[in-house]
Amino acid sequence: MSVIEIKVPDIGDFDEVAVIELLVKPGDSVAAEQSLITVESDKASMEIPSSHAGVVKELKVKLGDKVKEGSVVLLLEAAGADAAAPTPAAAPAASSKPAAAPAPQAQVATNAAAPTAPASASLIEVHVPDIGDFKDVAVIEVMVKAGDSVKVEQSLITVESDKASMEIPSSAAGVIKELKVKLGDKLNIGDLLAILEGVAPAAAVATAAPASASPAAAALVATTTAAPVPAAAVPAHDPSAPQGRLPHASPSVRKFARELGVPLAEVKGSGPKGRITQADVQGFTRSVMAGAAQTQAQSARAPSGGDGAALGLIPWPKVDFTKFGTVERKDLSRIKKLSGANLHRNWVMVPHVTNNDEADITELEAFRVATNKENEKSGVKVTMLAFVIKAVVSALKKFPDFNASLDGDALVYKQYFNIGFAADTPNGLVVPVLKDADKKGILQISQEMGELAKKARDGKLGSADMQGGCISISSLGGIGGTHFTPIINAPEVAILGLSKSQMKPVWDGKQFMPRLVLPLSLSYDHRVIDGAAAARFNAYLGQVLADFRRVLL
Ligand code: CAO
Repeated sequence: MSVIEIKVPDIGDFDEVAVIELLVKPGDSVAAEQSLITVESDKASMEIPSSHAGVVKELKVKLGDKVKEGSVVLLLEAAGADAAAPTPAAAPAASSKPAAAPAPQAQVATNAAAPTAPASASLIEVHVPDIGDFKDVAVIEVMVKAGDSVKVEQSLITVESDKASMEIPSSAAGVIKELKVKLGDKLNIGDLLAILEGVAPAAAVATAAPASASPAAAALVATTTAAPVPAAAVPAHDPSAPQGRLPHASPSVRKFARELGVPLAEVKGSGPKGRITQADVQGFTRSVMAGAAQTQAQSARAPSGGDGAALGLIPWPKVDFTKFGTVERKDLSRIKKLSGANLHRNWVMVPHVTNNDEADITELEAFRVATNKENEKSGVKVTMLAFVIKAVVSALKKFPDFNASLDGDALVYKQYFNIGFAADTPNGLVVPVLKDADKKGILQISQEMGELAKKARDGKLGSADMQGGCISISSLGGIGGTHFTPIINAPEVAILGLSKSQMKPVWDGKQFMPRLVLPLSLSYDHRVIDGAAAARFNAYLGQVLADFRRVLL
């Protein structure tokens, strides 16, 4: 086992480049050609590979250090034949020689030979310049389109190998007549990028970078001197670049993000100058998986069900409605977008079952009407909903599972009784929460409900007004319907739907009697509540509403 120095190979014309990423640490086993560090100049970022396989003994550079050709990156304990030739003992200088370096691991955009040849008097062809020893580099960003005016040296596309990324500049000024590449294309030196219409450069020469300027084993190619028309490459990931450009990250980190499907533009970089590290990508992935964050694509999908891909469904139908008649397009209100996303999540994630029942409210309705008469002057109107809220509190006390929330594998039982009620507003559905309903009488509940409903319609509900609910009630009784399936307002585990009460003939054992019947639709989370418990809860509600004295029991 011998210790060898791994040095920075020939990095072309670059004097000093900054170390921006350490990819290994002492004790790590590395393979020959495995990237050790990432360095960055103002022209490109590149990874410096190991010339040997072995175990990292000591790192000789740290973040921010400036290195150049010959700088020692680390000491490596190399094993076996692999180490024989270049060990300091056997060939002292060999380890620092570019010739000993493996095939190029990084590259820089060449200034040089952006081969530019006039295609006609006014048409100019822009080709891929010398990009070093790399072959088939992928186009990962197209920054211009046909019709755009471009200046000399303006970046046209970004290409990426597995080790480096770079922007390819235009070798001439003009208007893009035709783009010859698209995302995903694989490019090589000399490939035609675009045809420009406009001012031909002073001396457009289709010259490839001289091979001599690009040593066979050199890690970088930079052939500025050979370029009659300098077409300088710019950093692929300039942190000061305007928004919408590629994020600041090394090629390996971007490759890693692509493999995970992470949208790098949404990841916050913790590295120098906001550079995105592998740990940042992992952190982003963890928070999305834990549900603590959403990608922009997920948020955009949420309200409408999106393209269905997240559920493995076929795409949402795209219809050109104008083919069938005149249409008007209106954006969803803010409330609709928010409530839609919540309803969708709850519908998809909570296994709902709805239990339908009826309550005989004949006597209660008579009492309600009498109460309203007595309190005419108070300005407080009592509706059936206030009685139902009180009855629900009583049912929650009797069936505590309905006043619980799922928290992982546990149930959190609430000792308070806050009842949410769905309120229809011009902008959409909101659910204000009436707090401590167990401590309030029917008149106070009616008054507070009226105030909350007004606040809701005026768009003045604060977030505190809508938090802390135990169970919700959705009353469509003032409108109509017989029964419906209300959607649970998670993390609550049940919701009670009220439909329009109607006079019905009810058999009393001897005869049919006209009774006022209120339909009750109880949706429950079947993970927490069994069907029998739901039937008992609903039946109990019916009994309480039929004889309100039961609330006192
Ligand atoms: N059966 C028959 N009539 C009923 C009734 C019922 N179950 N519930 C209420 N009514 C009557 C009331 O007595 C009142 O009659 P009068 O005008 O003759 O006095 C009328 O319907 C209107 O009541 P209201 O709506 O003003 O009062 P409320 O307390 O019943 O409801 C509120 C308040 C805010 C819940 C309600 O206005 C509302 O917004 N409901 C819609 C809720 C909703 O959209 N749910 C769906 C959510 S899921 O998409």
